[in-house]
Amino acid sequence: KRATRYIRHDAYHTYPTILSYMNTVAETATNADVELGELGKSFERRSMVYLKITKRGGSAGKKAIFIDGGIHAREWIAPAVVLYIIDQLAFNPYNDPDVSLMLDYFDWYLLPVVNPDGYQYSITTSRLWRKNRSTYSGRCLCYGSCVGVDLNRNFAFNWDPNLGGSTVPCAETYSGESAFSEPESRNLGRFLCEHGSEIISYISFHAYGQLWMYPWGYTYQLPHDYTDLEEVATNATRALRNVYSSNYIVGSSTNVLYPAAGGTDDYAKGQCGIKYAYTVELRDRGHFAFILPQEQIVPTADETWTALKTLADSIIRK
Ligand code: ING
Ligand code: ZN
Repeated sequence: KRATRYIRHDAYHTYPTILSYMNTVAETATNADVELGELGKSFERRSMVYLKITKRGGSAGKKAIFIDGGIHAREWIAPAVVLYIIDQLAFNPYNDPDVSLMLDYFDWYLLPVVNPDGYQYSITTSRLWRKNRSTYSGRCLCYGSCVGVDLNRNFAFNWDPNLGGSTVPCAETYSGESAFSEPESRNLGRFLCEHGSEIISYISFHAYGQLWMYPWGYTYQLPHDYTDLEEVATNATRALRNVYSSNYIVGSSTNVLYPAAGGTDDYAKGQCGIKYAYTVELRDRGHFAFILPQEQIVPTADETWTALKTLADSIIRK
């Protein structure tokens, strides 16, 4: 069985390279059926591309797990981890028997970069850029940072710029003119609710802080089924810790980080009915912060993939 890799996992990649990798995976996957799809276009008209990976020849129509990364431009480890997961499912390069189980249990949607415009901008121009790159007439552009909306404040479930976001366009956490004012959040939001009854778990990768968080972000109250979310996340982070001793904290985002309305996981759960919705802050705990060295990509991806396998297994057992 081939273990050839089309991209290195010990380096960060540009968006064009990620797109060509995804095309290649769709054409050459050896371990699963892979379908390339487009959620829509970003503000600067880049294609928002995802892969659907299903068991080879096996009929689809199972429950699905949806995974994304790169909603915040500078959090480069997130797209890198999603690409590593794609590789495991599509090629199973280590002949890991768990991989076939994962494809027996679930169909998988993988969207490596929710915010391709911001991601490219953080590569070419401004390494610590967070938002997308939208501009609208009427918005003051007197400072460079007045471009863009924080996409993780722009989703239409209890949207409130005064709750962890901002009404000020130049702010890092600008919530946008209105809920779903941005094409990137609209495209992802539409897909999640269209597939809401199929998707059992939504996982959004961010950096940094090593936190495995569940809703809500818009209130201190907990979801009625939070013990289920807590149990699955606790199992996942325990398995993660057993790989390289990385410690993760589990809890609702408001309680372990800060309140913020308009996030993707609140929307996935509250609006689309996706039960196991999580926001995961990957490595590290602040030493390298957003500038995580390339040497840490594979170890981070490795431990995170172990966590996801345990998460999938825990959901099946409930
Ligand atoms: N953190 C997330 C943010 O959007 C978050 C965490 C999400 C907090 C949702 C509360 C609610 O601020 C990073 N690193 O972006
Ligand atoms: Zn983030």
